[in-house]
Amino acid sequence: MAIERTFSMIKPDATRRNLTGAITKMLEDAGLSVVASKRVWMSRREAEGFYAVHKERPFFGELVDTMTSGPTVVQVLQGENAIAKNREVMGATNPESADEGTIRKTHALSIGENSVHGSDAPETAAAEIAYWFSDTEIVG
Ligand code: DAT
Ligand code: MG
Repeated sequence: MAIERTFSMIKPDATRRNLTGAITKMLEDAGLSVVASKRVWMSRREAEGFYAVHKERPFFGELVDTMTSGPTVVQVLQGENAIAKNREVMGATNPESADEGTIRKTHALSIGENSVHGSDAPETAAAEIAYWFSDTEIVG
């Protein structure tokens, strides 16, 4: 399996509870390396653009409210099979359904305040990395 990069975000519910380090440690312990990282308080326009794929969903307004409610930490993760591995460590979208030991089972508050985002495929990983980072900010 090739070395991949994926995009990860620590959401406002988690930064607010001072979980940036704890969540990053869970990612690193799974073999993922943080090759870019910055703290961003996104605007509504940025959140709407980032989550444009969900704009017709009933929870879209709530999603944008949540994502703009405080700072996030956006990251690029690198490692073997990074896209799938990150999704595995994150756990299911709804923390009630997430496996024991996952980030969402351990830390998430609800389906909307679920602590982390992670790209779901190579195409979305490339697009989401480019949405938040320039090439020179990524140091592998
Ligand atoms: P994931 O973040 O696991 O990729 P997704 O892409 O289906 O999940 O949804 C994006 C985010 O939207 C999710 O992390 C939280 C929010 N969301 C999804 N379903 C929701 C729902 N039924 N109610 C409220 N927020 C929801
Ligand atoms: Mg998704």
